[in-house]
Amino acid sequence: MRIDVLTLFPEMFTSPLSGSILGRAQDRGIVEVCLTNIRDYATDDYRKVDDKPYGGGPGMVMMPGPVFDCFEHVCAQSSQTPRVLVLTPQGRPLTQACVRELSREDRLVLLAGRYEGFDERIRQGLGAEQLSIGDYILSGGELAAMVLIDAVIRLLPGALGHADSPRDESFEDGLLEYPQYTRPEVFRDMHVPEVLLSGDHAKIATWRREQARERTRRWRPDLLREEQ
Ligand code: 9D3
Repeated sequence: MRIDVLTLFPEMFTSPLSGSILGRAQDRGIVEVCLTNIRDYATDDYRKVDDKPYGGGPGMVMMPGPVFDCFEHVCAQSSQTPRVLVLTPQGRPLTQACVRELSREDRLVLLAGRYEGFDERIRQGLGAEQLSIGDYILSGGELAAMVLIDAVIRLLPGALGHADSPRDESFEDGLLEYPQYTRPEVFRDMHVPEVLLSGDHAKIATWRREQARERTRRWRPDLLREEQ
């Protein structure tokens, strides 16, 4: 998979992308993440990429010119037609189902914004889908893009070691995780539940299922309601 990111802050991506799982996936050639600075496509001497909104109002708006030029330059670097995604607060909320679907693409182009938003013609002209990562306000689209990249890459075949391959975890089977314990058996007077020391694998599986269901009911009842 090739993922292009169009951003004004490419350096915000470098450290998270060099971490263990994402760095390894790139080293193994499973994914190639290409960062392009939109400001390199500004056309004036001040490298201006934003301007005042027509009709007035607060803040600045990202200009279409540099974004279109940047997009066209990046697209021309590969023959595959990409799926184009804009990270914006008014986008459809990212879910694991959406992440799974994106992980099956060969090529993604992500556009992360700054300022109050993009000139509307950017969304129209790029034929982009809009995605949000949740109902809270970030300072820009970069961290949202990074969240998407992380969630997608770990699903690519071979990205995780064999030991921690993606299993039926929280959100995949719609339940929260059961409680986990490791040594010591007693820590500050808190005991590991007896059943986990019993060696009875059927009993352990039943207990874990019950725990998962109970915690979901208590902490995330919204996950138990169907069709969400
Ligand atoms: C006052 C109007 N604001 C919209 C709610 C303006 C605004 C706030 C924050 C415009 C852009 C941003 C920056 N956020 C993103 O670019 C963003 C985002 C987010 O803030 N929350 C969740 N997902 C995303 S994806 C991109």
